Amino acid sequence: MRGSAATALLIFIALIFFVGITVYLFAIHYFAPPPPITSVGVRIDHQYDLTLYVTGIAFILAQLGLGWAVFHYRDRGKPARFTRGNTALEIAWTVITATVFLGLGGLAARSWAETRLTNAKPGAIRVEVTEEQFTYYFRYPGRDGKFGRLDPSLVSAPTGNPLGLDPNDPAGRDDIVASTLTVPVNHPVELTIRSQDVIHNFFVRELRLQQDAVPGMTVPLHFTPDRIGRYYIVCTQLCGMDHNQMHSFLDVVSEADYQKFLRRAEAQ
Ligand SMILES: [Cu+2]
Repeated sequence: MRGSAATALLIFIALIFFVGITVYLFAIHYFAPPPPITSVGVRIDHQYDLTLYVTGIAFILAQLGLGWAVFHYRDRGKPARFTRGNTALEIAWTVITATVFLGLGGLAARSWAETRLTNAKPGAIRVEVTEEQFTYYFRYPGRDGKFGRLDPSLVSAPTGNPLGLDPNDPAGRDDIVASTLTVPVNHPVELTIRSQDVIHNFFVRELRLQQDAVPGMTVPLHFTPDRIGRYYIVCTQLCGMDHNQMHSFLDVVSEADYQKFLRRAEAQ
């Protein structure tokens, strides 16, 4: 319809409706994850909220601007005019976007780095996480605090040695291998994450941590859970046909229950 203000207005209203629904879904926390169980997780949530506010405001302004442009520049029955744009405006929004983007990234980097690039607190419980299609193994060093030597040529899940523990290494005799991760509450935990075949992932929503397990690498990751409970550990890399089955559990338990777990595991 030539010069129809009604059509342009309709598109404008549709855009506002779409913006309203989107903002509403975020405002009621429709997509919100379960509450975090670490102090770093709380900070990551704050960072996430900050990013969401900033990008949300940009989103609303951009959509309103789009609606305004659709209405203002509607077909009025005159020939279109060619424009080369506005250099000052282009520079301005490029600089603003870059500043906001780098600023948010810089703020977030500290929380991110704290779980990866800094050392775990002294006395952290060390657990080696090994992933393979389509399962998780969690190895504790046992009473001696030392992990036994691994020999890839000895890897054999059917004979009960899925990690290839060397039976001749005394440090490995008391190592505990479990299929779920059990840790005491309020105690720092340091994981080293590895893979025995393809790229997998270690993701726990409540920890706000997601880390790839890459063959040939051992990736450190540490956290201190502050709430007792059972949480899903899932693999978020498409790692094969049964990828969707690949999960385990993080059990955060009391100190007494943790000791019980260790004793039970040692007895086996
Ligand atoms: Cu996987």
